Amino acid sequence: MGIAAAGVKFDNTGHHHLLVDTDLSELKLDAPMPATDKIVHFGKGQTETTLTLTPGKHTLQLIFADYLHQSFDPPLHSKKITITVE
Ligand SMILES: [Cu+2]
Repeated sequence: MGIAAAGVKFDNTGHHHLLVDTDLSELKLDAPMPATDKIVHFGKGQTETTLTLTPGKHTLQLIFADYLHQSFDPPLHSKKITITVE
């Protein structure tokens, strides 16, 4: 899969969404993902970011989605990682 900006329909491309303290099971995978502070869209095709999080433990996970912000089937996602912010 390649990276493309949201709204641009090219075959085999999409953009990443960063889930912050959010489990995949909380998402409706058959609908466009909402943009919230816990579902961060990289709709310009970004491949890196800077996050500001409160101190403590947080989980992060990437899910890849199509030009309409909708998951592929089956979902393409990273492992969920746990980080500790000091
Ligand atoms: Cu999106």
